[in-house]
Amino acid sequence: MSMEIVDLILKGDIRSVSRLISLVEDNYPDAYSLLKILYMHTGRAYRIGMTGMPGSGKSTIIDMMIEGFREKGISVGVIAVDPSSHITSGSLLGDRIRMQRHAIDEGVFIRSMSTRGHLGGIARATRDVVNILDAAGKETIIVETVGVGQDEVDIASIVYTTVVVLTPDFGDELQTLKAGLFEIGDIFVINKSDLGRADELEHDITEALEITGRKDGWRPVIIKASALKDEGISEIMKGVEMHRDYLNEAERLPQKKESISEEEVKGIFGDIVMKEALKKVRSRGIYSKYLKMVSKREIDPYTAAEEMTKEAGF
Ligand SMILES: Nc1nc2c(ncn2[C@@H]2O[C@H](COP(=O)(O)OP(=O)(O)O)[C@@H](O)[C@H]2O)c(=O)[nH]1
Ligand SMILES: [Mg+2]
Repeated sequence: MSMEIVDLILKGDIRSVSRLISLVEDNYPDAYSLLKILYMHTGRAYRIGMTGMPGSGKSTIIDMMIEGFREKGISVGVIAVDPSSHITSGSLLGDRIRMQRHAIDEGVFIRSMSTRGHLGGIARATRDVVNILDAAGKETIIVETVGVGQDEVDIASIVYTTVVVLTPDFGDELQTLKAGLFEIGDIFVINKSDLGRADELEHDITEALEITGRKDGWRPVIIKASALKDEGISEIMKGVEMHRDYLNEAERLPQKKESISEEEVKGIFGDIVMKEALKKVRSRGIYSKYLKMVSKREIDPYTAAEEMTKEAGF
């Protein structure tokens, strides 16, 4: 592993980008010395998140959006994050076949990312890959994540504009959707409108948004679309542009960038502190002592953790 790869990535060399992403995925320790240098060349790309249930049509929408960006001469990097981490899973395979048509375009980079046991979790791996694509000069970066479920990435702390994709067939389940989705969505896409009942869902989303409310003053846009029929895609692109313009007013984008940086630092700092703290309590036998006590129900885990912290002198 040499610094040569850094130069190649900065020149936009796709093979080097791919190689480093693989190293990041595999937790290759030296990858971090490269990420440190690359980071100084990031912050230029516009970052969009696309989140929603599996099968809601995120990849299909992204595929159409890529076309829209390319028509404007804007380069695009796409990362599809799959928490299930089966690289051969149906959805990812589908993505590959579908987006294959962009494969020969130098201005497009598409990568499905498995996240098997990445240190610092999926969020960190996703941030690292976004930064690699940013350093490689991709002007727009789209991150596809699953928005409902246990292992979801907090996408809003990674991107500037968050698009939430819903479908009418999940309309009845809207109540059970995490309220969080309504807080993070800047744009709501009702995809598969061709299946009907889109108006009902639009009504439900409007209502949910009114209840949730927005502190930042942005009024989320709701767009009815059918990615399959190429309907509503230009409206989604326009919605992203409007949100971008909104962020560009009154120093909102720098604020957003600052909070993204804070999450980055907090995550890495937290990992280091945790590792150091564990090392300390383990080396002094404090850790095993409390573990035994907890498993015998001599003490509860809350008190144990507090006592351990005190005993180790934090
Ligand atoms: N009827 C209909 N099907 C769609 C539409 N958009 C996507 N699909 C289909 O829904 C399935 C899942 O789409 P995909 O983009 O892989 O969803 P993802 O898991 O959210 O990325 C595929 O079979 C698509 O062809 C749409 O607007 N209408
Ligand atoms: Mg997909």
